[in-house]
Amino acid sequence: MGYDIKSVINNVVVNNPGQPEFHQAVKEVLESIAPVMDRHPEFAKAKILERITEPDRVITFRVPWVDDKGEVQVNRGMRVQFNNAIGPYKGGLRFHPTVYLSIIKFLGFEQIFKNALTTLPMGGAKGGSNFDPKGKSDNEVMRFCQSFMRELFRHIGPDTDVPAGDIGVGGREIGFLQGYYKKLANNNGAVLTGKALEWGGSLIRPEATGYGATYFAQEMLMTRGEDIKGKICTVSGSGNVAQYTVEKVNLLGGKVVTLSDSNGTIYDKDGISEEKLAWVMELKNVRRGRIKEYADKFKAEYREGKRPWSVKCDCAFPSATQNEVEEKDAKELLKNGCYVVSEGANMPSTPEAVDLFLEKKILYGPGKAANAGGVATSGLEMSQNSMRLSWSREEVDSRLHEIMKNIHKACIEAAQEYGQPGNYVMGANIAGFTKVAKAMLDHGIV
Ligand code: NDP
Ligand code: 2IT
Repeated sequence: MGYDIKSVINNVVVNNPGQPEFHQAVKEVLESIAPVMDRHPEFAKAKILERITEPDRVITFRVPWVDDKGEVQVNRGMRVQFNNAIGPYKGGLRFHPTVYLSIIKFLGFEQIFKNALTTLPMGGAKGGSNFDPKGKSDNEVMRFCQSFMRELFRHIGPDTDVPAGDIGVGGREIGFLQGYYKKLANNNGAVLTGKALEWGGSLIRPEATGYGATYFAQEMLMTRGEDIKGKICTVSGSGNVAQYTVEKVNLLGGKVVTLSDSNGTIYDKDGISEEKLAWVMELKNVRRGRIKEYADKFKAEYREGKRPWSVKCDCAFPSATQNEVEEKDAKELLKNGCYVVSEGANMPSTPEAVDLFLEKKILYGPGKAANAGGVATSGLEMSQNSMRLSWSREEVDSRLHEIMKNIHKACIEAAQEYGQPGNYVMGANIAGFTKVAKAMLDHGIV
């Protein structure tokens, strides 16, 4: 009985061959909203699920550029504009050699519901390229970004689609992209977020995803009368999200003992202090070196080729990439007493790992809720741009904090309403989906 979710999922799988990450994201969302479909026959009648799983449009394009040796290189660029029911398309750009359509579609699909949770009017999109910024000179990165924008510019705009950063796209890349956009479009509109302060950026945007994931963990802990203070935390990755997670955990009195990159993990049982973090930021953001150097510099342990999940902790913050917490990692975390997982990354836990976290009833905050602080603060950057104003650090941080509390509350309430108290996966999916589905109904068949 009830709505036949399985056949919708099956059609998505059959109609999108070779896109396992996209299938994974669709299954996770659709399976948890089954009770919403049963309660809202009007969603089924309007074929909301069939429509929401098909992107509004997928744009792919050639990105040719010339490297420092004078050789021509060719990458593929893409932008998936998934759904704009509640606002202009919004979502990051990822530059990483593993990028292909399935990755951008899963990220774009997740972004729809994440953006709906932020309480701000933003639709879902994602883009990127299989370009690898590692080992490239600043000039090569600039030429790539210019070629990428040469095509992308015709598809974006402050009220149409507003990209931002993600893996491999930080302040440097956003600068090159904005510089070329304004030249091509003859328009200095706020078409990207994550801008530098001097030309329209927002205070706290760099910090926002990591700070937000930590606030979300704090909110989850508070449901049990606890907080981050004194907690041992493991963090994966060592990029934007990981760095500011460490900063906020430290500020709230916790202790972070790991960081990682695609080569390995460092384990510093004394904790990654503010001074050590400043060194990591210089290593990763300026020198663009490997995390192994940390172990040499601070006499910490280095685990080549390993992830942080075998290190004993109370709270884990996966902040690197998708499917970085597999079933065996989840088992290890649980065995060592971890009872809080707050996802800074997008879809970092495999379905088997998620099932284990739910079964053991730990405090598990899925990415679309826990890492929504980044895009929420992008939304705040857009508001400031529209007003031609800049808010103070305190103002933006307190709005971010309030938004994370509201997202937490929305998850708790939706999970409760549908008879799954404490299940943040159901809570996040149901709250995000319901908002978008209602907007789609209002707009008719488009
Ligand atoms: P960065 O590029 O700044 O950092 C990425 C980090 O993750 C690096 O340490 C990188 O190591 C590591 N990493 C990337 N890919 C892999 C891989 N395949 N295996 C192991 N390690 C890997 O990106 P961000 O910090 O911005 O993004 C991290 C995660 O957070 C992503 O999942 C992103 O989608 C998500 N996110 C980001 C937001 C933002 O505002 N930036 C907002 C919400 C979510 P290495 O240097 O070796 O590649
Ligand atoms: O995954 C994400 O939410 C981001 N990479 C941030 C997107 C944005 O538009 O700020």
